[in-house]
Amino acid sequence: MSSCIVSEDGKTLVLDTNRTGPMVLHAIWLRDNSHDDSTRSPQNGQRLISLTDLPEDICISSASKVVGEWLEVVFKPEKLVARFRIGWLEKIFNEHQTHQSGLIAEHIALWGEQSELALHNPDWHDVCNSEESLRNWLLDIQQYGIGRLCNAPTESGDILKIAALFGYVRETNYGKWFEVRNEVKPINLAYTGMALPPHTDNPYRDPLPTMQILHCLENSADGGESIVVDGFNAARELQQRWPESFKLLSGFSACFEYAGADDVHLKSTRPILELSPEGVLKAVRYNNRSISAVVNVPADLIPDYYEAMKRFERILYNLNNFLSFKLNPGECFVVDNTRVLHSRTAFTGAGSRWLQGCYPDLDGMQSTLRVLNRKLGNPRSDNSKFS
Ligand code: NM2
Ligand code: OGA
Ligand code: ZN
Repeated sequence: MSSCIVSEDGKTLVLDTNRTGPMVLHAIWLRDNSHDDSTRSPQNGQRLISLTDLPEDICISSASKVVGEWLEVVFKPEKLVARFRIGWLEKIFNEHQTHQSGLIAEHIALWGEQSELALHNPDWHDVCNSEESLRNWLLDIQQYGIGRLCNAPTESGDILKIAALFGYVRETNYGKWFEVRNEVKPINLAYTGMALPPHTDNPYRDPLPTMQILHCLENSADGGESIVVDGFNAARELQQRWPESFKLLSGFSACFEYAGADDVHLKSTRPILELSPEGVLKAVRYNNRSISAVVNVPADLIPDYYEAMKRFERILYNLNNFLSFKLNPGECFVVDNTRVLHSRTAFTGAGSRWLQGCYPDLDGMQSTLRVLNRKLGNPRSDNSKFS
């Protein structure tokens, strides 16, 4: 039997559906989340009122479960009647519980030494013609921070068609997209044949580019293998093995800087391991080529901070944590640049290597994924709207 009991002062109600724990719902929260037409626009769902429009002494006058799994609440002194879908209240309650705990957000699946990574690797034609296939590909990016794609078109600039499958590209000083190949006068070490150790791109930019696509047009040189590593898994390992090092990398900002071209000087001061105020890992920034002099760490902690960076680097560079592959023309990979680090081995030889890259935004990808999940149904994701 489920129950719904309003407190004597009308400030809270306790709803127990026997599916979650008893849900304590506050009058102010319920009123603010009401979905009647005077509170939210029927056209677009946006809120029409401000908190200061509500009476100071807002209370629940009565509440009861009504047919079809709805909770009906009558407020006073306003006399507003609002209906809440009980499934939605349960979803919010569950999210509220899980958001209280842990370093790693719930939608994230860590990978590395302990756990195999089985990616979809769909064909270009599949993601263009099947929403299911596109959704599964985006789900890889959401859960693992990496997705792979094959048989994409290989004309210069076709990378923008790949990005357009799910979102919008951010233009930077490197252009709307950029050429990654061995150049005579490179403005960036990426434009050489050197090996690049695992890194996230552009930590010297604020805000950070949140995704990167690297698309292969030619790759007949020797070497030039791609390697990716889960920075969140590495951060968790650091926290478990050396909690004091984890505290230093998350508790102080590092400085990142790029001034490789005459007309550019970018700088950002942000932590290598960025946590939310609740302690959930939000972003990993690491790029040995662009960390500049550390100024935010108190002088007496500098040796410990360096030791922490070294420990983190060793975890990141540990070959057992990698996924590696060699991109062929028409293949690409997409990374969540706030989480997964990418790397390449050096390349030389008679052949040529030519990749193009660009920086789409993660929020647009996540929006597309939610819309697809809503259409196709996916109980694991946060696809439902506000109610
Ligand atoms: N490129 C490829 O963040 C970096 O400096 C890595 C970025 C030049 C746009 C390379
Ligand atoms: C880059 C980069 C890797 C590669 O362009 O940011 O890391 O495989 N390139 O060339
Ligand atoms: Zn890079």
